[in-house]
Amino acid sequence: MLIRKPQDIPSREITDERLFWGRREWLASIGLGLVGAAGLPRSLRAQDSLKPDSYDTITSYNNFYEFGTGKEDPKENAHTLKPRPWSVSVEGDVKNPARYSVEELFRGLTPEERIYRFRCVEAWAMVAPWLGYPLRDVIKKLEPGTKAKYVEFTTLLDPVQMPGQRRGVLDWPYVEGLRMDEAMHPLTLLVTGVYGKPLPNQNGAPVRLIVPWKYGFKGVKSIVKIRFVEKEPATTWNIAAPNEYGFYANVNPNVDHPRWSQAKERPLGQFFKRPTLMFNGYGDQVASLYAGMDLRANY
Ligand SMILES: Nc1nc2c(c(=O)[nH]1)N[C@H]1C(S)=C(S)[C@@H](COP(=O)(O)O)O[C@H]1N2
Ligand SMILES: [Mo]
Repeated sequence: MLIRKPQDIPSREITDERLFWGRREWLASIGLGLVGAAGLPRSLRAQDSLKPDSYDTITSYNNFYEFGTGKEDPKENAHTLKPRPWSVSVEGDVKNPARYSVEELFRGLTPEERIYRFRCVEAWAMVAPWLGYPLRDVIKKLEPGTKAKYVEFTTLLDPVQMPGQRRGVLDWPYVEGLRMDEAMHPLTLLVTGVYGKPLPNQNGAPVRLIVPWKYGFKGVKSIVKIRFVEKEPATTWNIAAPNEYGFYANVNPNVDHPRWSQAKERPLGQFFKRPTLMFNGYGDQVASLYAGMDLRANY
C-alpha cells in the first residue's frame, strides 16, 4: 500500500520512530505531505529559496574524528555506532536534571524541517534540509536556573563504538558550547534527521547540534550530555589549537584562519569559489547577539 492513513500505523511506530526521527517521512506516509517551514516566522522562511545539496553529498563528506580524520572515513567507519537506544544526561544549574532517553527529551515538542546553509571551517559549504527541534524549546522544558550562562554539549566517549577515540588526535570526548542567548536563538537546532530520514551515523546520530551562523565544528555530534554552566566551557578545537579556533566561531570572512583565508568558500562539488558571507548569511537574524563585541578578538 502506498498511502497509509494514521489508523493503519501502529501508535508505537508513530511515537517511537517516525515522529521523532523523520517527521517528513511520517507525514508523507499518512498522505499529508511536507509542512516544512510554513509555521515559521518570516525571517526564517527566507531559507525556502535555498537549494539543498543531495543526500549523498551531505552524508558522504563529513568531519567526525571519532571515526577517522579523512572526510570519507565517517561514512566508511561509523557503522559501529549504535544510536538507539540512546540517552542524554542533563546536568548543572537546571530544574529538571535527569538522564533522558532521546524520546523523553523531545516529548511534547514539535519537530521542524529547516533548510540551512552549512559551512565547514576549511571553506567548503553546503545546504542541508535538517529535521530537528529548536534547542530553545528543549531548554525551556528543562528550565535552567539563573546561574546558567552557557550550555555545554558532550559527545559519547566509547572507543569500542568510536574507534577513532583510541588515537589521541583530539582530547576526547568532543565538547562544544554556546552562550545562553545563542542557545536560545530560534535558528539553533538539535538535529535528529536529514532529508526526512533519521540522521545517519556519520552526521552525528541520533542527535547533534546545528548553529547555522557558525563554523561546522560548533555542531557537536552524537550528544550524550547537556550541562548548564556559569562559565564559558572549554571546547575541543579551542583546546587543540587555541590560536586557530575560538569559542565563538562565527563565520567571519574578515578573520583569516592562521593557515588559510576565509574570505571565500567553495560550494561542495563545485569548482568556483564565491565570497563568504558574514555570519554565513544569517546576519540579519543574529548580528544583534554580538553588538559591542570585537569579532576579530572573539573569533
Ligand atoms: N563529536 C564530533 N562532532 C563534530 C566533529 C567531530 O570530529 N566530532 N566535527 C565537527 C566539524 S569540524 C564539522 S565541519 C561538522 C561536520 O558535520 P557534517 O558531517 O554533518 O557535515 O561536525 C562537527 N561536529
Ligand atoms: Mo569543520
